[in-house]
Amino acid sequence: ILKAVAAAALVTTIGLAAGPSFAQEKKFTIALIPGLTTDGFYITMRKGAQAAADALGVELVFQGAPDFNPVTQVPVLDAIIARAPDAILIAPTDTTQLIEPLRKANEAGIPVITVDTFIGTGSYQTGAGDADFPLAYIASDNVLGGRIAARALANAIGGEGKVFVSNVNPGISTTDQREEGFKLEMTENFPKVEVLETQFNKNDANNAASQLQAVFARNADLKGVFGANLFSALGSANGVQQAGQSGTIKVVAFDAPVSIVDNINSGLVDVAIAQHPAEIGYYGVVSAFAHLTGQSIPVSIGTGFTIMDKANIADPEISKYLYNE
Ligand code: T6T
Repeated sequence: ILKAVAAAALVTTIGLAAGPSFAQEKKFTIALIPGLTTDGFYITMRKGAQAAADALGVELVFQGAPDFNPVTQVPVLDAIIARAPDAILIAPTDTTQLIEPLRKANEAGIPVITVDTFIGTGSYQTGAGDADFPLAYIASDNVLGGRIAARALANAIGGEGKVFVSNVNPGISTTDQREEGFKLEMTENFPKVEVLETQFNKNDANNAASQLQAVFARNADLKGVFGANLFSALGSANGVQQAGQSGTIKVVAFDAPVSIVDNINSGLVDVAIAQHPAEIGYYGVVSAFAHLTGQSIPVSIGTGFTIMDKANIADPEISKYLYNE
């Protein structure tokens, strides 16, 4: 009997020593609701989130709408709330229209963290306003991203001439902030650049392509375009090519799908600003897990950018930031 007890104690000791110190009794379920499912940016975010979920022994549920639209996102959110996950990570598709739907989650006791985009002003846990209930916001610094885009485009066009922003829809925190940063940088540092009226493409690359051609038809001296997200950028680049202006009308792209590589190498796109969506997903899951296990978490986490151009795109340390498909 003594032998058996000793053996059992040994097993227990080894088990304790070898087991992960963060092992949980309960397996948490964390839901990630992207802006849309068919976008390399969110596909890459999911990969990062899954890596963290695997490391922490969490179940990750990834569910979203096929387009970037509050009308299709809210029913997905409602369905997720009905499943009562332990936490919700969401990229809200509108700063105001997602406030009430997300409040329902909060009132049901499900902690909410927003990733990529925010609701309200994005200042959470302040005790002010009607949209401060999310615990954290994890994202790129999109105003800075817009400023980086402006510098790149201003440099590409020699510091003067007409440009415009191809954007998605007003009311999306990320793309609104990119446009804001772009215009601030041009006004403050590139006074000879004229920023024409923004064209909104509803996240449809075909719209962005035809809008580019329409702006060019009205402005034969158009020098450049900033595509403020993946579809805006790819569509604008296609529009420049269809107008026979490749290399003449300069394109700065936000986001980095794999297809941007050919566009950079051919000279159609000058610069692509890659976000780090896998970081956003990873830290989203880690933050939710930390909260669920009684840790305090930062109310805001900023993730990085990688600037891609012809000179560096072949470097694996750069191209590893291209998005997954
Ligand atoms: O640019 C990303 C994301 O940051 C934005 O909120 C919406 O568009 C993308 O998903 C790219 O399509």
